[in-house]
Amino acid sequence: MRTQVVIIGGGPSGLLLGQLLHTQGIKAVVLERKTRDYVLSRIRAGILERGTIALMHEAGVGARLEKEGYVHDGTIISYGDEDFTVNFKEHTGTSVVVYGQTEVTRDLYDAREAAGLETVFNVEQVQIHGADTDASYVTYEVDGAEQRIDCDYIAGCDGFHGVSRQAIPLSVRKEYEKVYPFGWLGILSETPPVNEELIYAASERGFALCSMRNENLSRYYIQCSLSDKPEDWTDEAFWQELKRRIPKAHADKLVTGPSIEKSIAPLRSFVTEPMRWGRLFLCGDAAHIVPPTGAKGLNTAASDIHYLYQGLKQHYREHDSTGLDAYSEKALARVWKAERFSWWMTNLLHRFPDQTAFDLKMQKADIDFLRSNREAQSVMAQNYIGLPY
Ligand code: RFL
Ligand code: PHB
Repeated sequence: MRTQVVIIGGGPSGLLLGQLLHTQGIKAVVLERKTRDYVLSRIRAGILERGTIALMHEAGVGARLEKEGYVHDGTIISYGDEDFTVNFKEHTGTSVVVYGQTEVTRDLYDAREAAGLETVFNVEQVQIHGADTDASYVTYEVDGAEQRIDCDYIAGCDGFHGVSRQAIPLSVRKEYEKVYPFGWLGILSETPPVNEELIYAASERGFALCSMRNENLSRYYIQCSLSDKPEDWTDEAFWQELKRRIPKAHADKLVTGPSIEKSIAPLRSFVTEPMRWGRLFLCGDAAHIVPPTGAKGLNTAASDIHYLYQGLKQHYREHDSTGLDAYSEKALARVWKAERFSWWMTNLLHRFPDQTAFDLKMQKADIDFLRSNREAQSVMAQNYIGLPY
């Protein structure tokens, strides 16, 4: 079989690229290691930047998002019992939208199926061949039978644990990593959100986040130890701990209920350079990871897809490869800024095991400065709503 672009990974990056290429008549096959239901069962991102939303529209999948997404004009930052709002709209003229990654992925799979585009699920042993030659191809197994697809380009959209990044020789690849000494324990519950806007809460007991999916579906996180297991935390223990970390006025209003999902995510900052090797282009979590503080993961994946899509469109339409040649540099310039913002927000709001009394004072001063300084709030707002592409 031959196609123009093989997309490895049927998560949000791969699916978004697939739909965008389809609008230009560029042929692509998506290879996904799991099933559609498995991909849809992963509860992850909740906040979409305007740029991500614009791409969804460009891909022809923006209708439900427009109707069902919740516009958020700002966010609350709290410290102990005190809180303040950073108003995105006031500082930037724009806002973000609450629309879960599950819904983004569902819309993209539905559109892919409706257009009759090819997705191969349950692929194993995916291997990239000849990415640095003019004859690249991908092999994989399904039901024990080996398959081969010859292609012009390969988009490595297979997440942090995928094979694409590993296909770039170590002599070419440089990786930058910071692992944080804690994780986030998250739950989903069919209860009304405690507040209209998100609450990012710093407290002496650690960080907490109050988020949501809709008016009767809440998403809450608390900073936890890396050795914790979700089963160590009963729902009751989770709610008690959350209440201790958010201002009393909010804790008193919190509606609790049984969790319908509970999981722990370790926090990591990671970037690999370059994001292109020959005919292979890395996108999204395959190339970089941010800690979820700041909601940049999915949105940064989307900006990679924007640059790659523009490059492929220019290549196939105008026989001009300058966009593809600039991909790695352009994508990385934006990636590093998202890394900086996520790292800054993580440092601002979490408790670190080795923090000294001085470190705590610095953290408090940083929060006080943000609280009292309009320019500091403007900087945060610009980063949160998403830097320009
Ligand atoms: P994904 O979603 O990991 O998808 C990769 C896909 O590739 C498949 N795969 C393979 N397929 C074929 N062959 C192989 N060898 C393969 N290996 C893997 C996988 O099965 C999977 O389907 O990466 P992608 O598409 O780049 O998307 C990235 C986002 O998922 C990620 O950045 C966000 O979820 C991060 N994130 C958030 N991002 C935001 O923008 N806003 C948020 O509010 C936000 N909150 C979060 C988050 C991530 C979290 N966790 C759990 C890490 C909250 C959390 C808790
Ligand atoms: C979420 O709703 O899952 C969410 C929101 C904001 C973040 C991280 C996760 O910063």
